[in-house]
Amino acid sequence: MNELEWAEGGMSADKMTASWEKLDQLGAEVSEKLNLRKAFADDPARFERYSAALNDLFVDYSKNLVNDDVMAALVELAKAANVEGWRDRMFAGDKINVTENRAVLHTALRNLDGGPVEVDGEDVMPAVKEVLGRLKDFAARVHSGEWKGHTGKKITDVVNIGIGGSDLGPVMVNEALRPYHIDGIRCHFVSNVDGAHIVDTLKFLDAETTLFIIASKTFTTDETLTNAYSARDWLVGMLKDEAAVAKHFVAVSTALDKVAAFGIDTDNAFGFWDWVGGRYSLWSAIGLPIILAVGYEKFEELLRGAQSMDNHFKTAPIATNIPMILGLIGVWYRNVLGASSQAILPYDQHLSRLPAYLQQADMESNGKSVTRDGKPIAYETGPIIWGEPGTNGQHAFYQLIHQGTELIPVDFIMAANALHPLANHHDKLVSNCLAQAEALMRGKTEAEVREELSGSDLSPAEIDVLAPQKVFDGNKPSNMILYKQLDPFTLGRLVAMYEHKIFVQGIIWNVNSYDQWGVELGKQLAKELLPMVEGKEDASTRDASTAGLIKRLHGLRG
Ligand code: G6Q
Repeated sequence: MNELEWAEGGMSADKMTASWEKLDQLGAEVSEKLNLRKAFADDPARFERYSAALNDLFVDYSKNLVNDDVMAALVELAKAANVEGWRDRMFAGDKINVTENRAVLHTALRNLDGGPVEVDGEDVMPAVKEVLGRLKDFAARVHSGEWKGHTGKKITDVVNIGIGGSDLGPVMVNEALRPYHIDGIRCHFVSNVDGAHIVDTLKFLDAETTLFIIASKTFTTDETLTNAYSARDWLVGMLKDEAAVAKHFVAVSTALDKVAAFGIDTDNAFGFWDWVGGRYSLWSAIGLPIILAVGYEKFEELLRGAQSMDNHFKTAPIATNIPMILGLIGVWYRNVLGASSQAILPYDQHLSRLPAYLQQADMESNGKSVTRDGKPIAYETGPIIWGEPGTNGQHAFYQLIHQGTELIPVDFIMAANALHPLANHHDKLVSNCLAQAEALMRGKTEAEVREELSGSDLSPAEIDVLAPQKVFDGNKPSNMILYKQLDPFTLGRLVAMYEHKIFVQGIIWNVNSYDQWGVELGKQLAKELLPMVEGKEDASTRDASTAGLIKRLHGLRG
């Protein structure tokens, strides 16, 4: 392959163009003619046909604006983009992160029962397993109390200091697996450079029983290092001994030399590798706070769940492959039907941080406007990802999804079984989730509204005014993701499902989903502005707005 062919990865430009043309034509037909209420009435097999499963994990995609022609054309698009070829290259350790010249191998981190995975001719699996073994031993020592704080006390609180990919995954999983938390140890997360975050977190902690994890792939991230130094000052101030740092600080990083320079013994540091992207790193040593919260065995179940989704993604044909289907349907809405966002609505309180987690995973991966080989893109790429757990969202923003002017595809997520004893709550929760999906799909016609209002005390004139307000257009799409219960294995499957969905879309959009150059400019400017904010440098060289704001800030500080 020449360089361009390599960048395009065997993508067939002609077939891609033909697929897009076909999809555009179908888009026009569907927008005009497809009515979901009617589609269900006409086709009793619609639900069976438009669903996919991986054991108990079930995805109903029948409430989407699709038909057989659309699904077939989307499969053709995936073939034209050679999604399967790229997938195989990712799993094989090819350097598909072209702008950073790195392999993309978060899948190797959960390849517990698979064979070797080579990067630059070297099998990475022994190192992966060695670190897992060290994490397991370390967590066991903390849990048993064998690992003691400087004054000889057992650790009761863990504070993970990290940001972005070194924070959001562990935060999300820590919340998701709350029913599995081990008694006697609590995890806290500090990410923001806003001092309020660390001050508020440390306020109620006892330095003698607190362990800090400094989690940073690069160990250069300003927010994390600023928080880490403040945490160290707090600890040394409380315990009045520099030597206390050794028993209260551990690190997770790919840069062990920098860990040592900070003053953490590298015996207490856990490594990972440049082929693990920050937002794909919860499966690595970045998962240490998860292991401390729920124990190593549960973490391994999480990995095994992800591995089972990896195997499904690797082997299932496109038409029955869950991440492929979700990715393709997302492309259909984004590029053909014009949706600019995607809502993630878990009917599962423990998944309250999943939307925020997926916001990073998806938007940092596919929020790009040049192709892998640096050409400008003339089509839409990653959508805005947002959401909140149900039923809270119903009393907040669902109004706009039902009756606003935006097309917003929704992923509903729910467990058949709760992990708490309040069965009546869970039945109500599930009914609400099903009801929202049904309401979005079927809507309510003006005739139905008028029929309802006809029995009321309202005058015909009042009914004329009110009726249009109460109409729901319906035909609003959603996926329903249903599973037995939110255990570590299922959580692993869910997260890996979304990772691979993002991969599929990135390949079709021909972007590098594994870099994030768009975060750099702000960092660079913040460094330049700091001395001006501190009053050490003159700000008048900046644009009038920035200079004016700094002047006003100084004025307000007196
Ligand atoms: C994720 C990004 C980013 C990263 C943070 C923290 O994919 O790269 O969110 O995780 O900037 O970086 P460090 O782990 O290097 O501190």
